[in-house]
Amino acid sequence: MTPEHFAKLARLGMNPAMARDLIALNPAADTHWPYCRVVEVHRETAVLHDGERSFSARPLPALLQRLALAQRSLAVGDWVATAVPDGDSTPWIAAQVPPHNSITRRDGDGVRHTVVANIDCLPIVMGLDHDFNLRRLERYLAVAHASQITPVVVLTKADAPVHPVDEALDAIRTRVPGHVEVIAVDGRDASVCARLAPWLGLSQTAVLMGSSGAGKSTLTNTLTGSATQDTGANRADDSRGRHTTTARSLHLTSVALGLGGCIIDTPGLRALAPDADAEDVAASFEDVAQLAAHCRFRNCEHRDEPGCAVRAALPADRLQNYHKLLREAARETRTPLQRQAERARWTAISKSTRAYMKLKGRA
Ligand SMILES: Nc1nc2c(ncn2[C@@H]2O[C@H](COP(=O)(O)OP(=O)(O)O)[C@@H](O)[C@H]2O)c(=O)[nH]1
Ligand SMILES: [Mg+2]
Ligand SMILES: [Zn+2]
Repeated sequence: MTPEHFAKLARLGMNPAMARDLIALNPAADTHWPYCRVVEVHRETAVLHDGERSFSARPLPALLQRLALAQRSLAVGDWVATAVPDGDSTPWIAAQVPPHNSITRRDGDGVRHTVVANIDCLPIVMGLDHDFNLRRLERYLAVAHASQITPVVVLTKADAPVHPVDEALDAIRTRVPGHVEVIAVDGRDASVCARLAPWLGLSQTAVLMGSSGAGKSTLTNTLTGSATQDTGANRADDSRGRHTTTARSLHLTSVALGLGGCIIDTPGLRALAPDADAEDVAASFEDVAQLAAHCRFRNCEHRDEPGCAVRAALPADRLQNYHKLLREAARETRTPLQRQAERARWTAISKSTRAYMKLKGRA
């Protein structure tokens, strides 16, 4: 990969570790610039971006088979290699780089779906209006923790707050670990770019999550310096009734505005079951783990045991939410053994894919 090519792909969120994986996947294809990032996923096609332009492409059948076997699918944020089969003029998606991380959700049947892949930062977007909800915030923090993604809390509508900003910040501080940054903004104002710049430089990718109406699309438009995404504001005066953000999509933030990273806008997931193991949920409640050392009983569940240090010190609502999220995580349908087998199978497939592509590249 030439420095010029890397620079072009860095605009799409490429970092050195991912570049190594891409090259391993397809070492001989530098000149064809076949590396792309998935910016939208549709039923049978995906929209890809190669650093210069975006275009629609279909996955090759062999890739679909590999993905099905691994119980995976293409997701927004995936890196892929394209190929132009003999006698064809359009590129196809030939291979997916095994994602470095992903956010998944579980549907009603407990089946996992990848929501987005290769993410550095999760801005949790919450309005300082009726949207303000500390339990939902804790839920998203568990999701970030499970995927090893840096969370940042973005409180929108600070220009017209229903909850005074200071009170909201204080309330959050009683519930959220100190290392999580919290900012209050007017999502429509360009000053939001400077506030979010630490997470949206070149090679960085952030995914906006939060309920519908929280201001995610508004933020996306401000950060990209365009009006690509439909927001509640322009929907209201559109007589044809333009629809809300219905799918996830990846956008390039504005270099002119001091940014350069990628941002993924998402629709509000009505019930995002935190796809986190019980350990992940527990680990995202650091204060519980620390206080538990002082409980009278080693195996204290922090319910009604005497001498429970957690119950004595934690806000009751936070402890209730902790128990609730743990219960949901325990409703995992697959056994640990099944999960382990799935992971092993996926690792084997991605290894053989790499080996195969390497061979092909040398031939
Ligand atoms: N006053 C104010 N309005 C906002 C702000 N952020 C979003 N809005 C408005 O809130 C509504 C919903 O925003 P939208 O971006 O569509 O929310 P989404 O569903 O999360 O994408 C729109 O009418 C926006 O104009 C903000 O920071 N301040
Ligand atoms: Mg939206
Ligand atoms: Zn206890």
